[in-house]
Amino acid sequence: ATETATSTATDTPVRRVDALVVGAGLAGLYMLHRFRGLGLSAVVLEAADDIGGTWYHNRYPGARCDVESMEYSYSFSPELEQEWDWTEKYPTQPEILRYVNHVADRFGLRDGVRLGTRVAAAHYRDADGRWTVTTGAGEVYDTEQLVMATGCLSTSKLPEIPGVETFAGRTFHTAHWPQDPVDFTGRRVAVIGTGSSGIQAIPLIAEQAADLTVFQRTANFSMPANNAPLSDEAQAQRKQRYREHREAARRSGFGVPVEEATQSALAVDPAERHAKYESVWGVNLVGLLASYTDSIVDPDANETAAEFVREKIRGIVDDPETAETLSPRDHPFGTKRPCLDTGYYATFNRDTVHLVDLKRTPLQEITPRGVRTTEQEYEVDDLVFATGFDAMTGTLLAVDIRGRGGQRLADKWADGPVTHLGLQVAGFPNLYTITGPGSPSVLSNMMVSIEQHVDFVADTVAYAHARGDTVVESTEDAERGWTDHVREVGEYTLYPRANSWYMGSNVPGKPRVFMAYIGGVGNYRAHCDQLAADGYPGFAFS
Ligand code: N01
Repeated sequence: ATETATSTATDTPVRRVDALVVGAGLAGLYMLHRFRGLGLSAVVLEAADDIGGTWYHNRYPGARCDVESMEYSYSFSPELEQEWDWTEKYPTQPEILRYVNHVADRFGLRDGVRLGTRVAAAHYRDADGRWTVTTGAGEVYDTEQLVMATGCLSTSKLPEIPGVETFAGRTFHTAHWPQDPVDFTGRRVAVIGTGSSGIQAIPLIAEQAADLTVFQRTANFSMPANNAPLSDEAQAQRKQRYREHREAARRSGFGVPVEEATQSALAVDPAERHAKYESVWGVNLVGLLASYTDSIVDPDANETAAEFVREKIRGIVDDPETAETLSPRDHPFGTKRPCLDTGYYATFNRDTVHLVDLKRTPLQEITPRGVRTTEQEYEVDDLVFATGFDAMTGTLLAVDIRGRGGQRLADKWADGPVTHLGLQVAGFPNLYTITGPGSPSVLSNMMVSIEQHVDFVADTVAYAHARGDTVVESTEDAERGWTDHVREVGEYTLYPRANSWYMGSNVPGKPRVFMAYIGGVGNYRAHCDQLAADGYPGFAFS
């Protein structure tokens, strides 16, 4: 089947497809592949000038995935798994982008992607159960299926302070880094933000800059990446048992196989606990949190892990006052996304690197010459914003999405996202949100979650078509039940105690709701599989 064009009364050509996918990142490309496999005509609309999604935009120095390359990769094709060689334990942004491009070529996906095409609106038509999708340039698509594969962290944000546009020097945001490398040699640089992006970029910027000032609002927990080249032997070994390893990742809590915890952190003596933490320190992102059953639900258990990290910080940073400022004390370990770093804390031992504690001296404004806090003005040549994203919902709500009866998604989600499985929204038939709010998504290895969602969508569409149906819609009941479940599980944990982007609290005015599902990717997958096996209770077909 191919895309067909007709015209409206105003002569705007309408491109009619079976399925429209928004976003040509890892999710959108695989969705295109699956839709084509079902024999559907499908098109991917991508706002950027090339494919890759997150890995196209986030090219800041040090940008690297903090899930291992051999886990952060597609599992749907055993041939692809075997033929692609990764070079490092943790892949750099350029390497992942090469991989995405390889996949697009290998599976012939490129001709299904329209680049430089931003979707502005998507309106459901009650009359015939299809969607009208309009792009920023006024192109019109008519589609049965609409899949938002727009990423969880794709709408960047700047600090809410006056004067950002007045700065006279160079300005960068980690999420919109220039295509060509930026040279900071000999320059006075400010970095605002110490999340994963800032923590990866700061050590490399510090190596070049004459002087670097880091503006920290919230100290973050970071662990050493211990990145290393991947040996041929290690890679060959993994490739031999890839199926088994993928299966373990799918059944795991975070999409990365780790040994299951069996006891409370408070049930073991401090020396044993310390030894356990040492054994997982610097091994991967999730080991410390997954060491004990209650690390993310019991404040005292959590504090043992938090203090272990603080002890590490004190051991690395020479100046005790700087070490203390870098030590998180206002949120439990893991309730804001922990980071992996290469030399982050040691960077603060350089004479040329200074730390400004914004909790003590808040940001006031950006001036033509630099950054002003309540204490002083810092004059710099370059300003780097590592200030994050309007996560999970920002990109979905930036599109004017309207469902049955013209209901706006923005109105429906005014008090926070409500979804069935993080995949569908009642009243918005045939609309799917890949790794949407209410799914494990950002609390997991995204590749595992992306593949599971894409497969679920493709299988559901195939099931509907086999019954002769074209419309699949989650019921209000199913949506309410799932949204309540997501909230209850979240409230059982310590996550809601942090001011994090998981909670929407980094965006002024955003409803304070824990937006991810912490029930574990294995349990979540089993639930979805069961629904499919039972004939999709909670979904209406017509
Ligand atoms: O963004 P962030 P990020 N004034 O929101 C600060 C993924 N990721 O781009 O914490 C002053 O984490 C803000 O302070 P606070 C990963 O999931 C993955 O770093 O809000 N400061 C914070 O320090 C990650 O979690 C990789 O108090 C302001 C920082 O800016 C997610 O992306 C690599 C401010 C923003 O940190 C986002 O990471 C990179 C203000 N007005 C990212 N506003 C991998 O390796 C914000 N800040 C896979």
